[in-house]
Amino acid sequence: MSTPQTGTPGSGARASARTGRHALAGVVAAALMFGGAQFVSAFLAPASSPLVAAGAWFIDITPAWLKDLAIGLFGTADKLALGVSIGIMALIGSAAIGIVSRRWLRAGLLMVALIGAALMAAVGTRAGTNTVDLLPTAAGTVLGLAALRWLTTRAARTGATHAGEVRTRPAADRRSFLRAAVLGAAGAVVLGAGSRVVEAVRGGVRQVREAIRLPAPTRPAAPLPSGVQAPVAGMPAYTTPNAQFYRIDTALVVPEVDPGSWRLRVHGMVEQEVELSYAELMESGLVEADVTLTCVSNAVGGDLAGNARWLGLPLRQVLERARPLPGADMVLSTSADGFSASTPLEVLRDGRNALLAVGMNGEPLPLEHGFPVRMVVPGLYGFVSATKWVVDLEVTRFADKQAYWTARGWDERAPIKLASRVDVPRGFARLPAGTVDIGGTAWAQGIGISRVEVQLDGGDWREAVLAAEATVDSWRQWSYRWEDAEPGDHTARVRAYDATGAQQTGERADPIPNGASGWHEVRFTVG
Ligand SMILES: Nc1nc2c(c(=O)[nH]1)N[C@H]1C(S)=C(S)[C@@H](COP(=O)(O)O)O[C@H]1N2
Ligand SMILES: [Mo]
Repeated sequence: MSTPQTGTPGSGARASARTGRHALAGVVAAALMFGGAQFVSAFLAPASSPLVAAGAWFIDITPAWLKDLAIGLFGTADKLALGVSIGIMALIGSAAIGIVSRRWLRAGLLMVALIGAALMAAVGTRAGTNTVDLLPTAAGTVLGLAALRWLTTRAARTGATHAGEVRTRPAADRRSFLRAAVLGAAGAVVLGAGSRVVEAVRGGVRQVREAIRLPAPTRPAAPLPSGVQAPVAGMPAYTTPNAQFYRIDTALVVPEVDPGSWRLRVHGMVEQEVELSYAELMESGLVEADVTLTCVSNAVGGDLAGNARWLGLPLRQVLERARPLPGADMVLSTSADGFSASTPLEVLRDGRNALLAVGMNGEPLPLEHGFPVRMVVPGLYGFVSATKWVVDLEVTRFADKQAYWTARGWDERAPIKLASRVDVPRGFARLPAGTVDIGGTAWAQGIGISRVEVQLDGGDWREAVLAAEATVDSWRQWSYRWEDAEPGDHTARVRAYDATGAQQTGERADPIPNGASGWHEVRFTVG
């Protein structure tokens, strides 16, 4: 009999304890593998991290419905949710490899090596990486292999009882394994924390950004008229502070693009290829514009919209230098991390404030919002226009090229839909009896808002008071004072009209494939 445990009382518990030790060996080996890789990657660019590459790969294969579900469920915490899911999968996977290695150590080692190779492929095929960026994954894999072998051998000793073998020190063997496992786990923590320290000391692009002084605009935006802010307590700020500006992108870690080596290449169906450096861009005469960005994934009443004062070079001027050829109808903009957006060529030339932006509310673009350079195009959802960390503009045709989200089921063109929402009161608020001040925001970028109406408890639509308009490209606040609100439960609904007189549709549509529609309503209680 080669498995003496069978049938012995208590052997089930012993066997599962041993399985647990092997699972732990797998988990600790994986922690060392990723901790080691993370540590080496801290000396290089974030894109060299296998964790980043794996997450990016996962995001890239995410179908449109799942992306929308994730944003719907987690909002801007969708990346955290992804990180937690990947963490759980890694935990289960590495425990399984540890268990497999108990009987078939070679198979376990082979699996780790294959995962290492797959991760290297994931890193190597990402936009903007080079051979050096494979180093962290290679080093981590070697560490992971050594750790798996070392820990598995020790775990095996705690249960190695073949026929005739005499186990002399089972307790000592268990202690020795546990010591090894704790040592390995501690090593992984030290490597992980060490990588943070290295990153902080290196400073990187964040420090470069701090030192940048933006040029004064050659065409400043008009000062905001007084009265853009509706006189209702609790309304969002008319100009969204950078730190509160919504962030949506496919980047698991913020790309670090050095302005010193940044180049924008304009090519494709053009008479003249153009290359632009950051210094040239900063000196080319920048204009300022107030523009409200909106995400296509924004639900009715949602907050994936923000208004900022942008500083940048009109894209029209960049295109004039390149001279697009007849037949071209699209500009495919691509970011340093491989995202792309398809923007109609005519939109970039029709005179609206479509910018190659370097500044946001008086500061260089925050890293999260596309530093050093991004696109801002009034009137189009972000996914077809607002490429952050932009490095490449290809003049092409819709018939020839597809952008990132178009390839995943979203539309190739997506003008922002006329929208309005109630900001105050918040849904399910309890308010004191008396006067109820209702306030909200409406937008119709490129056209402007001409009228907003409020419906209380399903009654008549009543005209709201519009706050001042800054520009047609930025949102407009509104308010409505309800003098005679009875105690009880109430509903407030809103709809807007654009400057052409078109009424916002009440027809409900999901964000996929070209933006949500429908009238927003909130419920609240008075008294
Ligand atoms: N490089 C890059 N740019 C991007 C995206 C992205 O995933 N990657 N997402 C776009 C989308 S969907 C939106 S809504 C806007 C959001 O810009 P913000 O994060 O500055 O608000 O960025 C756009 N630009
Ligand atoms: Mo978006």
